Amino acid sequence: MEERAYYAALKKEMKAAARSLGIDKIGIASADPFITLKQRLISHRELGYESGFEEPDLDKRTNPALLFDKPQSIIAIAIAYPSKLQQPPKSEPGARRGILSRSAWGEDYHKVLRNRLGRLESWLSERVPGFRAESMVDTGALSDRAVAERAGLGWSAKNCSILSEDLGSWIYLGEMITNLPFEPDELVTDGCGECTKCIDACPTDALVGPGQLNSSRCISFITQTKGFVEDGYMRKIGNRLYGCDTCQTVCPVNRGKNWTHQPELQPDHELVKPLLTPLLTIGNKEFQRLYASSSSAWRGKKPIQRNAVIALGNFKDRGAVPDLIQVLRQDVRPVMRGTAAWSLGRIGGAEAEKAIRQALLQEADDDARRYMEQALLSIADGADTVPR
Ligand code: B12
Ligand code: SF4
Ligand code: SF4
Repeated sequence: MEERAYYAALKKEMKAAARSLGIDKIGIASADPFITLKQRLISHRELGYESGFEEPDLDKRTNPALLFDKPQSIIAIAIAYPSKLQQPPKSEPGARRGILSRSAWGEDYHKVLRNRLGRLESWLSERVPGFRAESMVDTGALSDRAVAERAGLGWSAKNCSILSEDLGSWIYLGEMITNLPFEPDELVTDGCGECTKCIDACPTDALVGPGQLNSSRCISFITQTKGFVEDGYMRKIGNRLYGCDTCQTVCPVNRGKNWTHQPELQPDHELVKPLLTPLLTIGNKEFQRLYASSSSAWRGKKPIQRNAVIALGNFKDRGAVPDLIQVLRQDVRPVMRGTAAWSLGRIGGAEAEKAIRQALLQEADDDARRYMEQALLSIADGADTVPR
């Protein structure tokens, strides 16, 4: 068989085998340099919109030939994940709960996608002598979204996600650079049209334009940081412990889409909507036991614990005061003490005020002191104004 016809037939066979390999969608992108993406990434950096989690080398990000010897194509894959909890536990006074974003439900998606890419590599090795590939998910140099867009898995939507008409944006992305000369698939036409629901709903105006994100304003990013958070952002975090899904939940294309067929990605309700107070004092071992398999654990327990403190403040639940006072008095991390003061300031009351005053007498960390002083002011004012 002529080479072109051989690879056309193999591509067809591979797409037909996708489901049996546990893959929801496969598309092919050319391995040419991503020239317009490079310009975009340069201006993104100049505007200060990067998160710092991206691969810093923009040549590597945009030129597959720097990552792989004589690349011929990139196989892009998408795996669909659930968006709904069936009968989740209730968040109630005295037993408030936080929430992990859907991208952290079930087993860490890096592991799941690497498994699927591994299956696909084996499938191709069995059929093509001399097959070579380099697979990556999230932490690789390439832009997973740019590859997926070029491979026709979906369009690059106004909320920045790759959005597929049939799967929505509840999809993880991964890819494999190969030496196989597959014909590239076609781009999908943009389906956002006149809609701006995601931009309008973003709580922090992080979507500064269609498909343009200022990461430092994005709650998903902020929940993954380890330091002090500004007052305005703490209020917007609500009860999010990790990530943010708002610009996807409001999207009409996602309406009614909930993917329950990938066994590893199904959520454990107690983990993804956990009680907040036990998180405040959770030990390293227990955190590892519960969360090591979730993608939310990659920054350790500190951001999640800090976010749990913030969430308790946002619930303004008096029942949480003794637990927050314990953090204020006993936690060795200034960020936790200062944030606990913020939450106590938000809840208010004589007990909270007395505890902050006492803590301030002992506090040596300047930032924590500042948060404590502002919390006292906010209690005195009866209004909640805290550090900016
Ligand atoms: C850094 C990072 C973040 C940062 C920054 C996100 C961002 N939008 O830049 C933070 C921490 C905020 C983040 C948050 C989230 N992330 Co993230 N993140 C990444 C990472 C590692 C790099 C992204 C990046 O380089 N961004 C820079 C921008 C400029 O480039 P890009 O988005 O890659 O490429 C697009 C733009 O360049 C655009 N573009 C190019 N030229 C032009 C020109 C014009 C005019 C316009 C308008 C656009 C445009 O088109 C490209 C393709 O869509 C990728 C994994 C990877 N290796 O790619 C995951 C990834 C993008 N994240 C993912 C997910 C799931 C999320 C969250 C939904 C998680 C959550 N629930 O909290 C949120 C969504 C936030 C959002 N609205 O984007 C998925 C996205 C899956 C999908 N369906 O699109 C990825 C692909 C991980 C994966 N392998 O599945 N993330
Ligand atoms: S993830 Fe949340 S904060 Fe970030 S752009 Fe989307 S809605 Fe805005
Ligand atoms: S909410 Fe509207 S504009 Fe935003 S991604 Fe969905 S369809 Fe596009």
